[in-house]
Parts: sequence; C-alpha cells; structure tokens
Amino acid sequence: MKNKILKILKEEDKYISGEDISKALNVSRTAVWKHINELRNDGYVIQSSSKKGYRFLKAPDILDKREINIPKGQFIGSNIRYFEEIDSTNSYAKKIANEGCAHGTVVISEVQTMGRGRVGRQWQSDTAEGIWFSIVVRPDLEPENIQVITLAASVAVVEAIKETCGIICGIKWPNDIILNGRKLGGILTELSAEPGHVNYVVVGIGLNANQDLEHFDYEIRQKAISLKMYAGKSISRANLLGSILTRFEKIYKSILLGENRDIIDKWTAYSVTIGKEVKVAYKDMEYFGKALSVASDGRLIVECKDGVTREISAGEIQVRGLLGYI
Ligand code: BT5
Repeated sequence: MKNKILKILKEEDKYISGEDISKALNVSRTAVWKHINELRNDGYVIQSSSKKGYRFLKAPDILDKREINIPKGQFIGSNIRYFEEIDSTNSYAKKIANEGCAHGTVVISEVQTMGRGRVGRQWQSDTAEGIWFSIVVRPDLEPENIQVITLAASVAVVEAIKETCGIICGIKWPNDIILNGRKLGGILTELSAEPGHVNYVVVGIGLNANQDLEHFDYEIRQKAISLKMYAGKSISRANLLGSILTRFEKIYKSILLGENRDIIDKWTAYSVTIGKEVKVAYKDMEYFGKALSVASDGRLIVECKDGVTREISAGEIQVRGLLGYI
C-alpha cells in the first residue's frame, strides 16, 4: 500500500488530497496518513497542507527498487534483491544463481563489507555513496565468448554516465572505467560453465558516485575518483543505476543476436587502451607492445615488441602513462 501511495504522489507531481488517494486505493484517510508517515520515515520528503493534501517533493538517496526506473517489460532488473549491507553482491548473486534465480536478477547493496576485485583483490565499497551491484544473466553462448559481456557492461556504464551526468569517461581494457586518468569503477565478471554450456554469468559493477577523497583508503587515494569529485556536486545514484540497467539490456540482446561488432566499435570509441603502448603481464611473462584493436570475442590484440602479434584474453594489462603504472 505504501508503495502504491508513493506511485500516485510521484505521478501527480502536485498536491493531491488525502481523500482522492483514499478513494483511488479504497482505504481510509487515516491509513493514507499512516503510510505517508512511514514513507517520511523511509526518507521521502512529502509536503502536506490541511487544505490541499499531500505533495511529493524528494526521494531519499537510496538504491531501493522504488527509485530505479526501468522500462516496463525489461528483464534486467525486473527482479531486484536490495540490501543495506552485504559481504559482496557478486558472492550473493552467485549463490542465488546456483539456486536457480531468474535471468536478469539484480543484487544491490548500499554497502559491501567484502567487496571483491579480480584475482582476490579488494574492492573498497564500505560507504553508501557508491553504486555496488551484480546482474545475473543466463546467456545462450559458448563459455569462450562471454568476455564480450564485460565489454558490453562497460559500454553501458560509460553511456549511462554520459546520459545522466553529462560526464565522458574512458574504458581501460577489459574492465576499468577511467575518469581524468583515475579509476572511477570496475567490473568483475564471474562465470559458471560446463564444456560448451554457460550456466550463468554474474556481472558485478562497482562505481564511485558521491564519495569525497577522504572516503577512499589511503592506498588508493592517488588513483581513485568519484563522479562527485569530478563534477563538484552529488549525482543521483538511482537515476544512473536505472540508466545502466536499461542500456545493458539493449546491448545484451544485441550480443545474443551476434551483433558483437557494434559493441566492439562502441567500446573502441571509448577506449583509452587502443593505440597506446601497453605492458601485458600474463602469467609469469611480461610483454611490451602497442594495443591495436579488440577482436569480436573481446580479446585485445597487441603488437608486441618481439614482433609477434598476440591476442590477450586474460591477465593484467597496464597502459603506459596512465595511473602512474609505468
Ligand atoms: C575491479 O577489480 O575493478 C572489479 C571491481 C568490481 C567491484 C564490484 S562492486 C559489486 C560487485 N560485488 C563485488 O564484490 N565486486 C563487484 P580489479 O581490476 O581487480 O581492481 C581492483 C583494484 O582497484 C584494487 O586492487 C585497488 O587498487 C583498486 N580499488 C579498490 N577499490 C576501489 C575503488 N572503490 N575505486 C577505485 N579503485 C579501487
């Protein structure tokens, strides 16, 4: 009921009387008043006037599903699991994926106590100022072709940031979102597969939104950035998340249709890697060379100094001159 009242208030966008709400929902005016107070306790700002009724003013800065707008019929985000705190949205997403959760389920947490990066690295996400979430998909693809999903997610993120915040970011292969030469976000894609068959893919996305520099641990202060630090003002996390989910669904559908080239072209347009001198650390080897392009399966093609052109699908890549890596 509370959420139905919220929906009416938001749609009305001007004063609506308690009586009109009670008629529309077939409940007493006292019940309306009680639910409005509950919404206020949730952080919603709702004006009231004895003559005119109630008016919605402002939503709290939470990533609750009531605040995340996605088009009707969209499967990514149609099922949202929301937490105020969790160890890692990726770990939880894997657990519920193993238990058979719906394709397109999204796990969101305001805070993570054990956010993970790749290869056992930590992801700092101990404040509700960022956007930490994981998407479960069950693509009908060969396991070796899922790398393009990470590229697709980074394109969705960069385009959503452009749309909702007017800020242009870059992508460092394969999973870093870069702003002003610093790391704004990262993507951790985890896969459960058997030969020839993908059970599920969890795409975990972490984005620094409204943190100030002091929020970051000392060790990453030199290389991390948030959208607020760049823009000088807070951004709406819920708007940005809604836009990412909406864009990701579109791009994901095009992957299933085999339209990888389009995604790779978009990815290349945002890339800070292509054309740069790179250092590729792979297993115990290090190669220096120039990043030429990305193949349609998402592998990075590097022309190495030893004259061999290699396709890189795993490992660590460092871009010369960026983030003080070299
Ligand atoms: C990543 O790993 O960039 C992937 C991060 C994915 C995080 C999301 S949040 C939701 C979901 N649930 C999870 O548990 N994880 C995913 P990697 O490329 O390995 O980068 C990790 C490195 O980035 C660390 O070693 C730090 O140097 C740096 N780092 C850690 N936290 C950061 C932050 N908040 N902002 C910028 N850099 C950070």
